[in-house]
Amino acid sequence: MRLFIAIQLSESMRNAISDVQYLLKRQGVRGNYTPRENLHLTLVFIGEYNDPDRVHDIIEHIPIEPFELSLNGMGAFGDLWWIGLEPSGELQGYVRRLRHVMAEAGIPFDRKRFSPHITMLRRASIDIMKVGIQPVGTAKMVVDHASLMRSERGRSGMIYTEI
Ligand code: 2AM
Repeated sequence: MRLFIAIQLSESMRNAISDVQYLLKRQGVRGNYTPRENLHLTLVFIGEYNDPDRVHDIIEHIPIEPFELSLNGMGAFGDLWWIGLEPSGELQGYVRRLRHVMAEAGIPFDRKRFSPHITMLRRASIDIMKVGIQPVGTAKMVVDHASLMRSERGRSGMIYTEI
């Protein structure tokens, strides 16, 4: 199964991101908008791995001192558009600990540098510079746990399920 570890977003964050998506749609930006229920912040991408219990054990054994996350601006990696987050030492520290223990346990994962972002649109029809940066606001949430997610291709897009 295809797995990743993510933070599930609060309703107020989902609302704020849906508002930005609405503004973009109204300005004629087409593409594959992330449905509200799929919005998340990936911490570690594992990919194909068939022992979710081992990953669960690791998540449960790394304590999180609850910390705050705030939305902060938007940007793009090519035609993938994202909402950014206020830099957080606590978030970076947690992901570092998580990855360290996963590596020690020999669980495979994508080692690319962690660059926190929430994907809101894929395959955008135009260059981001043409519409400019939309107001994103500063919706906040307190993070007190991470979720192990399974990703499957559904008939009308990806289905992410917390397992
Ligand atoms: P993305 O939104 O920037 O594509 C499920 O695919 C989640 O894992 C997405 O949030 C995706 O990030 C993230 N992810 C990170 N590394 C990935 C990789 N190598 N392949 C697919 N998804 C990856």
